Amino acid sequence: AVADGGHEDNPLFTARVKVPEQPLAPLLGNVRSRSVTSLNGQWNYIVDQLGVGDASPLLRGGVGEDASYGAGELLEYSFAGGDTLQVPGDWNSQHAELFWYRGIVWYQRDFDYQLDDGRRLFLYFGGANFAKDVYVNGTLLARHKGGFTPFNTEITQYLRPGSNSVVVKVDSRSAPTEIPTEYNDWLNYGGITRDVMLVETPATFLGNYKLQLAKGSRERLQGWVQLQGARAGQAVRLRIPGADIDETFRVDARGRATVRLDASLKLWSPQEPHLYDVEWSIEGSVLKDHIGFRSIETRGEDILLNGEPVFLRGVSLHEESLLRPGRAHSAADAAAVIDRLKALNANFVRLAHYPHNEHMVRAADRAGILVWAELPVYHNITFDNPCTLGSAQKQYSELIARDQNRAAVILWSLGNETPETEARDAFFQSMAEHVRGQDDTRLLTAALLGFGGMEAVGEYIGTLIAAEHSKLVAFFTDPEPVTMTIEDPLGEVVDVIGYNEYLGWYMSGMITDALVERGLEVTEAQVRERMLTEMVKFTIDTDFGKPLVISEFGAGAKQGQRGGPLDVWSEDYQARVYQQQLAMLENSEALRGISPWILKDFRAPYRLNTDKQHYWNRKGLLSEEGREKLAFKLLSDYYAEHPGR
Ligand code: GCB
Repeated sequence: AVADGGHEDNPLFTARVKVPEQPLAPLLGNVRSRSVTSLNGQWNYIVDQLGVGDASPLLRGGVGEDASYGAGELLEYSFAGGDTLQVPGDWNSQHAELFWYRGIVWYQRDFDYQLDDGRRLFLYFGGANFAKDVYVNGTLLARHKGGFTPFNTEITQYLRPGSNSVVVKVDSRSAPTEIPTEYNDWLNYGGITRDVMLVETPATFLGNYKLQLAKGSRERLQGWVQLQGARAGQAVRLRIPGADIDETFRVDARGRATVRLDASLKLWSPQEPHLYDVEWSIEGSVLKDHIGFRSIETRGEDILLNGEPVFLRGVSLHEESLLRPGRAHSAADAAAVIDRLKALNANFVRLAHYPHNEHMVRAADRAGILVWAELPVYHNITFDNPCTLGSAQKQYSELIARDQNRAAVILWSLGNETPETEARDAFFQSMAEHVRGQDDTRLLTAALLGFGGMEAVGEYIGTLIAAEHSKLVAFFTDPEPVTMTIEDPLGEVVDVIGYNEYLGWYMSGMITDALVERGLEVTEAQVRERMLTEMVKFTIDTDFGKPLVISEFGAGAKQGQRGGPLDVWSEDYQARVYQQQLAMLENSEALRGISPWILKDFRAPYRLNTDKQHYWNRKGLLSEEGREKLAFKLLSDYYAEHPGR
């Protein structure tokens, strides 16, 4: 109950908490290549601020039943007659009255479906934030938590001839024991934010599969295929015409076959993102995909793509549409991002801080953009709670089940800026085992706690960076080159060290305070000037002999605002920070990539300066409307001039 939050905590209501009729079905891989019927469109909705919809006696069996009562019968809810919401889409950006709303919204729509005997039907959600209860024709069939990963439930037995009703209770609130918690530097958009579809299959069908180059090899394919409803010994055929592969495998009693094949392949790379047509078939059905094959590994401080060192020229990104306000969810949204990444001369994107939609990852695969994918283990979560770990593991499994065949995805990030404790270390150890156990063909990373994220991590950071901090104070009283060494023990666990660093933004205020406390008469403007001019004397190093990716640096700027070299919030100041940061990072020998913070301004209730921010985080290279700030061109030119950088 602790993890649930909401009305489940109210003893008056607990008696009415329902249990789904069935467990969730295993995730259908490559869903869009199947026989699908979209349920996107206008859905009816009811805002349930008090969470009474499945609990109050006035509502009879509860809103999930979507009942209709006749003359003389009282029912205090109705979907008909109300307003509608577009699915997919967050509710915040659709109706002004829902902009700040956090809580429960019930969604409903009707659908007709004619299912022939012997066929099966699944209801698939690409993602909805955060907790969901799914009802079909009044029966609770699925419960799912986590706002950014897909799930599906079988509805074959619950389908009615003619009109059917699907109701989804979406609760956008998270909890201290959840992934993520409520305290994030981004707006927690609520709603059914990604595609919804009906997926029809035969009685026996291809559930999911993995096919990638075996770890450490560029000539051997390895993976598995999982049938649903199969008998032991059933044959599955794999065809990759472009690589002359045509093989048949036999599944075991669990419907699973291991795949191992020698192959001579044209490898996927950013220069040539070659995708093979891959076709799986069993008697009566075929499933097609486009899969790229590439190897990714580290050697010392190098990241090797297909055996060759690669430098990640990237940028970070929230799932904020470049085309309109609100969450991105479509192929057009993804295409707009790819267009901007190409304009930046980038080969890499950090999809922060949670799994983005599948369109984005597929578009990266086609465009040759390397991807850092991440789970919202953000700042300080309840590391010592086994349910929290369970939730993180489940979300990672769902992400891997969706994206395991995407060549573009090279990095699985375990989290962002987590304060160092024993409980955290144990949590990450388990996560690393979990993720590697399901996919050993990619690299693990995490954005380690740097000088940024100060307010967010609150009191923890004070003690954590005390050592580094005093080095910096010394630097300002007696400027000598400073090496900042990343010592976080999480560096042992991951393959690539991510590090967020805000020397050009947050650090000056902190250093000023520390200097003033020591009795020095300095102003923040003096420290800031010094910080920017002397930044090139800093070097970032790690204790681990592994590749280093600066997963964030940046500065806030309001698009259109110009100013002098110290005017924070001006485009000029932001551009100056980029210039100095890029020059400074040249010093760091282990540096193998950067993904500055961030491509576009994003909604953040954290940001309370109503004049400059107005609940936007302004560190974007593009404004909220997608207009370029000065730093965009600066970064684009830098990447063009430093292709190996
Ligand atoms: C960080 C966080 C990111 C914030 C950013 C900022 O270190 O990882 O989520 O949005 O700093 O702008 O402060």
